[in-house]
Amino acid sequence: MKKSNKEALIIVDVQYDFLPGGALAVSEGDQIIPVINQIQPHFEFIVATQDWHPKEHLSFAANHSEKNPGELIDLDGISQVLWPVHCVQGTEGATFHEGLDRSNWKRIFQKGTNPRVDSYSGFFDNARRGDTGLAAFLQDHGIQRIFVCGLALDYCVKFTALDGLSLGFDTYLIQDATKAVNLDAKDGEKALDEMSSQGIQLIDSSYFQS
Ligand code: VGL
Ligand code: ZN
Repeated sequence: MKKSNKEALIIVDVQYDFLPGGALAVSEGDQIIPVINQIQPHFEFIVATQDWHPKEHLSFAANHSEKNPGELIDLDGISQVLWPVHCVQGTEGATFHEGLDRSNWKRIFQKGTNPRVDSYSGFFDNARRGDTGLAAFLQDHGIQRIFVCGLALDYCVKFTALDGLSLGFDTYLIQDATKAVNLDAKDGEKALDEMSSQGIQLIDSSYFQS
């Protein structure tokens, strides 16, 4: 595929806490790293997101009395899944996997910094009040088409792709460069169906090999 400066690759949350052995591990999450590295040379414009929570973040079950990961609470009017403590600012778990090629990244967008609201999407928090600046950054560079990959398919990847679509970007999901956390076994499949039915194109990395 020809390189175009109108396209961007968005790499979502490829951090140790979402990889096998991490606090919120996505099964086989490490398998996507070579795939992402292989597609990066096809892009002139690459950005990444980084889940970046203060330790008092209210998405952590440990910050509520008698709550366990996986339970749902109401957080300022928004339904919130409670998670294990993960991606705490400045910790090893919040850093990107060392095998992930970062040499051509234009910028890293951190999210989840407000302790009172979670942020699955790389564009906006879950209340759609906070904006990371990613949309303006892409628009300022004339990006029209976005390709989304990373972790986790059924949370941050899905919400990043859906927000991208709603902002008017022509949006592609690279299926073999993402894995689901699957709190429920079918969450990954459901995420793909939802994205596809909204108009996101589902592709594989082989798309870039011609
Ligand atoms: C994520 C749950 C909590 C993700 C981040 O990157 O998909 N999931 N924080
Ligand atoms: Zn998080």
